[in-house]
Amino acid sequence: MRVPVRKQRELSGFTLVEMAIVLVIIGIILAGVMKGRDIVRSAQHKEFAQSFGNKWVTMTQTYYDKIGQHIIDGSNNAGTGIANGLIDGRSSTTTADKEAILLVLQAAGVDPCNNIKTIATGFAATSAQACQNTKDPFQYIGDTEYMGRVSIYPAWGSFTDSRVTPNRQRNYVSFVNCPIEFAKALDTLVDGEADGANGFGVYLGNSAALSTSIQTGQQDGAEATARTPAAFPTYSATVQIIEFAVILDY
Ligand SMILES: [Ca+2]
Ligand SMILES: [Ca+2]
Repeated sequence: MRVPVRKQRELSGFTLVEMAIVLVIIGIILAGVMKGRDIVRSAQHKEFAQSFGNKWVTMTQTYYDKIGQHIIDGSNNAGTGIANGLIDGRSSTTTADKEAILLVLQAAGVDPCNNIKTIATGFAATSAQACQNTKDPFQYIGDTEYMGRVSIYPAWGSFTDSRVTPNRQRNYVSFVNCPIEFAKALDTLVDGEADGANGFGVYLGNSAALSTSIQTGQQDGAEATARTPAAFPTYSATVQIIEFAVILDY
């Protein structure tokens, strides 16, 4: 007995052409989702560079412009050594550190509370003028693809630059706990090259593992430790966050 044509179609399910069309549509949707994620990530990296990283670089430079000395260089500038043109080394890790840095910046008319738009809270200054709503301009909370949330904070120091002969001593502001992609965005903003090894933006060191307390910036009070800028490392299980420095003087 002959099966009617309509019945044949129902029995055969999807044709090869129909399957191909479905696969193409799924591919287009997936490509769109991936592209969307790339755009969101890229926007997050740029947001860090523009709203936090570069703001701290600019505030550090403005302080020098107004005072004639670097912040964290000598006790008058929230440093722990002498004001000799070399930053003494300090990280914004404790309330006391933040307060000391905040006080001298505010006295110079450079207020991080006004300059940094931040979502991090919990910084309650006592001796210095507290930022409104106890927001913490020293902390940037960033969402990363592989690590989840990270907290990036600024540190200051000086290092002996082995890239030039004779070796020169540089002052820098650095960003500790910084995911490599965030550092690349800031490097691109400050010198146009996301390489880590050249220009004003340089890579100084990495963490051994995400869970360790990693870099704390240059040791308090230390000046011009020899450090060698290098090309950015690639992400691995042990290298995920780095210290990225922006050189303040040439
Ligand atoms: Ca000094
Ligand atoms: Ca660079």
